[in-house]
Amino acid sequence: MNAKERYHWDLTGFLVLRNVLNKRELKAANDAIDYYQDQIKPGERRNNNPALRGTGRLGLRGINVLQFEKPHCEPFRKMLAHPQVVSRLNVMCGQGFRLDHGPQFIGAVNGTQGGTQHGSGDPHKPGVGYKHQNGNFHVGGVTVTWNLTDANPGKGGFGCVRGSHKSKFPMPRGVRDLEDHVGAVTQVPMKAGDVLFFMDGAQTHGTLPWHADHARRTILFKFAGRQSSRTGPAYELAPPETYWGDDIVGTMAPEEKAVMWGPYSNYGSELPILTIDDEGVVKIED
Ligand SMILES: O=C(O)CCC(=O)C(=O)O
Repeated sequence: MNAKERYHWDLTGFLVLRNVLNKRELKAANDAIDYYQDQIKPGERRNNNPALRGTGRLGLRGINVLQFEKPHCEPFRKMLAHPQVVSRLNVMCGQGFRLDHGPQFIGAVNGTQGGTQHGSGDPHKPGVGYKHQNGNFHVGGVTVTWNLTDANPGKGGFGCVRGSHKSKFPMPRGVRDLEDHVGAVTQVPMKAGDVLFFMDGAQTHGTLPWHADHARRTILFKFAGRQSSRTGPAYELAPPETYWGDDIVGTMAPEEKAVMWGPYSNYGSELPILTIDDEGVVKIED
């Protein structure tokens, strides 16, 4: 990672490497997606915000690109530990980085909806936050997006608030749903073969509605630093019964069991949160 890249990454929260895939590699990846085209389907979730609405986001259903039969899995296996990725992630999230979840296919056709802006580091999650120490930076969650088709200016796709990984204030509602973002959210135009790195978890980012006549095709590898756990298999492994075993946690009180969950940062309502009431008794927050 050279000085120019470090500057851009630190300043904006993302980095684009141009032409990482050559024409032959791009064709192999697109051929593989064509082969599994019938498994690309719109999701059920609808975004009803006026600035984001459209048809359902396209995803590969029931299969992961790493599971494609040979030779179709090969272009994506090469992306996993590609030299251009290793050389950047060793600096961005440190040696020992790992794939946390994905790779995820995000597709779109003209009129496909966008997704709300998220990942702003609010509430602060130390595992995926962005920090500086001793002249180095560190971020626990980095997503690497391989573009298989062009995302031209104004046509949608990845959009973010540049520099938001350092913001000291919570994201306003109008930014989240693009209703009133005062120009804060901007698209990052990219060409087929370009690779995007972004601070998933620390930077405010999301999907802009797709307005191009050709399809959007992106593959997102969700990496994490060695000490971070975002979601993916961790979501399945984290419950105390799996993480520790029922013989240890089976007879515990709910408050005791609450501290026996394994690590992952993208938890929702499933994770019990402990609090202390006015009498000094430890309780699970309502
Ligand atoms: O590239 C995109 O559409 C944004 C993806 C996104 O928001 C995410 O992976 O969290």
